[in-house]
Amino acid sequence: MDDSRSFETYEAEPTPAPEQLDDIMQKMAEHKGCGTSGGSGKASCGTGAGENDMPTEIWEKVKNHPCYSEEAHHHYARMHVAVAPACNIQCNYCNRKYDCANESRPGVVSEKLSPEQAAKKVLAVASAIPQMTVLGIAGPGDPLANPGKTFKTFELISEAAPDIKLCLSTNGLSLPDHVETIKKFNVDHVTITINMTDPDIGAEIYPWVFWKHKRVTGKEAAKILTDRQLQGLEMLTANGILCKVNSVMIPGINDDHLVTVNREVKSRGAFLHNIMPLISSPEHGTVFGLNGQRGPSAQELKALQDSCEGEMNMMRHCRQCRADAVGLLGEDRSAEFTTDKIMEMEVNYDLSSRQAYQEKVEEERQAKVAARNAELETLAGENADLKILVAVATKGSGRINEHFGHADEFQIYELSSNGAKFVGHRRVDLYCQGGYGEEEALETVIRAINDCTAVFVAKIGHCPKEDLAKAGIEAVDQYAYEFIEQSAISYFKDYLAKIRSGEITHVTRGDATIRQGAFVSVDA
Ligand code: CLF
Ligand code: SF4
Repeated sequence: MDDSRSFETYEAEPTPAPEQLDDIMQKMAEHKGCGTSGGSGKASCGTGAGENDMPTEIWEKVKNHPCYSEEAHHHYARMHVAVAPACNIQCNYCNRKYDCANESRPGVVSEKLSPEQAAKKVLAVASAIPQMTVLGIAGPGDPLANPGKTFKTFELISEAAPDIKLCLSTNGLSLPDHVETIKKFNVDHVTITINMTDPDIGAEIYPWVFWKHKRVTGKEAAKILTDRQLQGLEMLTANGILCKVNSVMIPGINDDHLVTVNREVKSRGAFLHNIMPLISSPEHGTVFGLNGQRGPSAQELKALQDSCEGEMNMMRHCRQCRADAVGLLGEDRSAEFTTDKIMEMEVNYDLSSRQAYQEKVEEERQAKVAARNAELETLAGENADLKILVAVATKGSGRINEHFGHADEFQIYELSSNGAKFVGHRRVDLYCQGGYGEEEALETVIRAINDCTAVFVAKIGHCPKEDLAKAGIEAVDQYAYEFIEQSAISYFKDYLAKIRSGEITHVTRGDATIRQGAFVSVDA
C-alpha cells in the first residue's frame, strides 16, 4: 500500500469535457440492444456487446466489469464489502434481518465490516484472485444511507489498489446529495434500483421512506422516491458516470409498468437495465413473502426482458449476489475470505502480476471470440425463424467445463441463425451429493431447465442422461471443455440439418421455474 498518497492527491481519471460528454451520452443512448450485426459475427446483443459495438470510452469502462458486460462475466470477478448496514426506505420484498434485496437474494446475511477491515479484505482477495477487477458496495443496507463508511472504504481502496474499479448500488433516495462525492472518489459505475415511476404503483411496493428526519408513507413516499431516483440518474449521466438500473419484476404489481420504467431510464441516459425476478417465499418473512406474492416464471421474465431489449441494453446475467459476494458471478467464494481468515492472511498485492494474469485472460477471451465468429460464418443463410434454448454447465472462462452433477447453476443460451446469445441462468440443487445422484435434485434441475432442448456438460452419468432424455432434454457431452458459443452454434447447425433430413422434429418446449425458496441464510 502506498500510504504517502492521501485521497486529495489521488489522480482521478480526467472527466471528459462537456462537449465530449454529450457525444458519449448520445452514443450510449444510440447503442441499442440486439440483432443488427449478428450476421457479421459480432455479439451485438445487450451486454454481450463487444469492443466494436460501442465507443472506446465506454468499452474501456465495461470491458472487465462482470456486471456491465455479459461477455466479461465469464472471465472477471467482482467482490462486495458489507460496510453499509442502515437503510432509509422500506421495500415490501425486504426483511431487515437479511441483506438489501435490491441486489441480493433474500435470506442471505453478510458479515459486516469496518472500512479498514474492508480495505484489508479487498487487498487479500486481489492477491488471491487476480481476475477480481471490481469492488462493489451493495449493502447490507443502502450504501448512501451510510455515506461515511461507504466513502471511507472507497477512499482506502482507491489509494491501496488503484487498478480496481469502484462500483456502488443504491435505492436512490439520497443519491442527488452524493453525486459530487461519487465523482470525487472516481466511482464510475452506479446502480439505482428503480421499480416504478408511478407513485400509485410505488405505494404497493414501498410502505415508507425516511425523508427530512421523518417517516413518510403511501403515495407521497413513492413520489419522493421516484423524483429523487430520476434526478440522481440524470445527474450521474450528465457527469459521465455509467449507470445501471435494477428493477425487481413483481407480477401483477409492476410487470407491465416496467416497460415504461425502461423508457424513462433510457431517456435519462442509463446504460443498462437489469430486470430481476422477485424471489418471494414465506420463510423470508417479507411482506410479499407472507402475503403470497409470487415471483415470475422463467418465460415471463424473458418475455419482459425481450420486450425492453429494442429500447436499450438488457442485463440478463445478474446473480442477485450477497452483500459480501466474492468471485465470478455465479460462484460464491465468500467463505474463503471471512474476517478471521483475512486477518491471518499474508497480503501481497502485486499490480504487475495481476496485470500479467489479466493479459492471459485477454488472450483466452480473444481466442473465444475468434472461434465463435468463425463458427458463426458457417451459419449464414440458415432458417431465421427457429430458436431453441440450451443449458450449459460451466465454471467460467466461456467453456463447457463443469460436470452435470456438480453444477449449482446452468447458463441459458438462445440459439438462432444470429448465433448463440446468453439469456439467463438457473440456480439448481446439486445433483451429485457425496458421490450419489439425488433423484429429488434431478427433478428440480429438470424443472429449472424445462424450456431447454439440450444441456451441455463436461461429463454426465448414464442414469441422469436417460432421465433427461425422458423429459425431452438431450444431454450433450461431445463438446466437453470446448468454448460455449462455438459449440452451441455447431450444435444448432446440426440440429437444423437433422430437422431438414427428417431425423428429428422440432418441439416447442414449455416454461421453467425460477428457484424461489431454497436460498440458505448464513448468520454473520
Ligand atoms: Fe456489485 Fe452491483 Fe457493482 Fe456488480 S453486483 S455493486 S454492479 S459489482 Fe452484478 Fe451482483 Fe447482479 Fe449486482 S450480478 S447483484 S448486478
Ligand atoms: Fe431492504 Fe435494500 Fe429496500 Fe433498504 S433498499 S428496504 S435494505 S431492499
